[in-house]
Amino acid sequence: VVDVVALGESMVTFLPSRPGRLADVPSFERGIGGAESNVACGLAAAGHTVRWVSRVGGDGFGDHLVETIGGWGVDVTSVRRDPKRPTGLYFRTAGDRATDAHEVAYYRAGSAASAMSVENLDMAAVRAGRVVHLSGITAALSADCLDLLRALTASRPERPLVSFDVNHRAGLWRDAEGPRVLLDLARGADIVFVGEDEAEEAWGVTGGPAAIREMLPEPSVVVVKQGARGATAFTGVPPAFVPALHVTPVAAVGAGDAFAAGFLSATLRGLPLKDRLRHGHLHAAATLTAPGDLAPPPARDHADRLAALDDTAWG
Ligand code: KDG
Repeated sequence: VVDVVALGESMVTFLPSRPGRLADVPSFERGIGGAESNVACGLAAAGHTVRWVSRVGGDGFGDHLVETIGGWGVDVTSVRRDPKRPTGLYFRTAGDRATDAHEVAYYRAGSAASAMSVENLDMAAVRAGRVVHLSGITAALSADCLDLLRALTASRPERPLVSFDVNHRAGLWRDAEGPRVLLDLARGADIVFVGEDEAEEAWGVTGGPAAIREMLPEPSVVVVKQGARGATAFTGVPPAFVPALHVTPVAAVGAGDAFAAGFLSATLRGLPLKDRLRHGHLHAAATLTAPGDLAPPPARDHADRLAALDDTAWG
């Protein structure tokens, strides 16, 4: 049994060499992305045993993903290759510093991962985690991928704990069903991560964290990310709010995944709710101040010392 299994599509990403419109950027630097493998890498860096389960193409981009994610210390032995379908790719622009408005161009329709299904993945390897981490991105990839998520979020409590990041990507949904589907999946999960803005955009909730929790009464933990302000976590006990660290972001991409990794790491270690949020913010700050999806979080003992600073440091 590993601590966490993360299941989802990863892509080779192309980060712009300079700011500006996609139409004007002359060259890109290769990186890797994929919300769930980002979480896997962050958890492995924090000292947990983690497996990433997915499908990639038989191409060199697939090799690069498997080798890079494996290089973070994640078990990639259950990743399957599809010689007939390509590995997904995406390009992004640097985005506006103030608003983070940026362009994303996905080349992932018909990718190897979009064909993931209950039949063509090693489901025993998926179910062998204490926690299985999933995201709403997978639900948008194909009908088979949606069935896969439904299978994994069904039959509580005989299954591993399901961690679910809503990750509403409006551009990936081919129909108007996305928000409803994501709400149902989130209700079937045990630990849910959702952005306050995301919940408003997808579900029209405007009443802040408490109203979001009201929409999601079933999960034992709901974490509402409130951007640069902080995050609020709901469990059985009174909710906890912890302000985010003040950083000057280089790129917001991957920060939500890093937050989830830090929060889950502290959860696996049995730390109190406030400390789970602090570890989430520490991981997120490391990623916010790096250009790509991934940045090494502070080492565990270092993160513990930072998380233990008093409220004046965290104010
Ligand atoms: O959370 C970061 C992800 O958005 C990025 O890595 C790409 O997985 C991705 C997606 O589908 O948007």
